[in-house]
Amino acid sequence: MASRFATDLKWSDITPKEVFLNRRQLIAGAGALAATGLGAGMAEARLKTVPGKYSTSEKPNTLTEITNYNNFYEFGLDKTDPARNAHTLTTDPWSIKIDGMVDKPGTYGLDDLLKGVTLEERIYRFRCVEAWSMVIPWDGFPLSALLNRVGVQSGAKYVAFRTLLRPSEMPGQRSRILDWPYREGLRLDEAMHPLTILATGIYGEPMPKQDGAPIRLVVPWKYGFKSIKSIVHISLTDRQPETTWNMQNPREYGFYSNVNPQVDHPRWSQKSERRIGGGLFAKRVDTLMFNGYGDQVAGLYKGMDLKKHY
Ligand SMILES: Nc1nc2c(c(=O)[nH]1)N[C@H]1C(S)=C(S)[C@@H](COP(=O)(O)O)O[C@H]1N2
Ligand SMILES: [Mo]
Repeated sequence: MASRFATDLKWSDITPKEVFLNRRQLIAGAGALAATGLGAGMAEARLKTVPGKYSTSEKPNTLTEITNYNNFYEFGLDKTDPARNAHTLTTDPWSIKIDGMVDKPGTYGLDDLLKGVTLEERIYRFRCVEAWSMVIPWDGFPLSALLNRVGVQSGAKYVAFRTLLRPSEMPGQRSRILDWPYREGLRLDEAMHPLTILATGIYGEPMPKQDGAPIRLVVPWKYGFKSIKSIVHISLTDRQPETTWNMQNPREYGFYSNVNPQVDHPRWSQKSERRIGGGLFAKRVDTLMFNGYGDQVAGLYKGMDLKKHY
């Protein structure tokens, strides 16, 4: 990948918890809610956010860190480009086309998709293939809830995702650094796993545009590039879908891309990672198999050679 290990930032010293609690109090106030200008569905969904049982107790990164050190090549290659450029993206109205091997295909508006959905807080470790990591408090809901609602047909084996293609608002798409639109995919059992979520917010706020507004995938045991942003298309299929980084460089980026300290990237070690935050110095920590989610997900890969299926 181009521009891996990019620029350093000036980190904020705000305690994430304090900010978090303040925001929550704000959200509880009716006036604040009206002031957000969110659609009714979104506001209602936010009020219903409940703590999830799958969260790590590790200290989350600050919102400043999470929104100023990003990979979103539609808005540029540098870590600070998305924060600078993503504000031009129109995210309302937004809809997702769901098709392929489903009982109820269609184009679903975001409000419709979120109707009756209970958003959970999921504080997940997030590990980029470039060997940096964060802890991010997502708000979202299991992808399985959506898939169950549209009815997955019996022959379906994979789920394919696509990001919005809109070069007028996504300057990165005007150059051919990747084969646009950005594409990702999961095996159906991975997609149905309770840890796999569609996230619509961070720290109780609507998803920042640089993080994949208004809705993105989060698969915490896989390298970050599997967690595709700003999704407009979900398709159920019986064939392993094409995925962007695998198409770009199949030797370096596999379809599975489970976090695995035993399988190095051809150009760097995956044994440890740089945890973003904590002042100017990011500390190095050991990388955990399946990013620490092995108890929950190792069973999905029983009998598979993970060196071969990297
Ligand atoms: N559409 C799209 N999704 C994407 C990317 C991208 O460039 N385009 N980058 C991926 C990579 S490499 C990572 S590490 C994460 C970064 O998510 P974050 O910026 O919210 O931390 O988004 C992933 N999803
Ligand atoms: Mo990444």
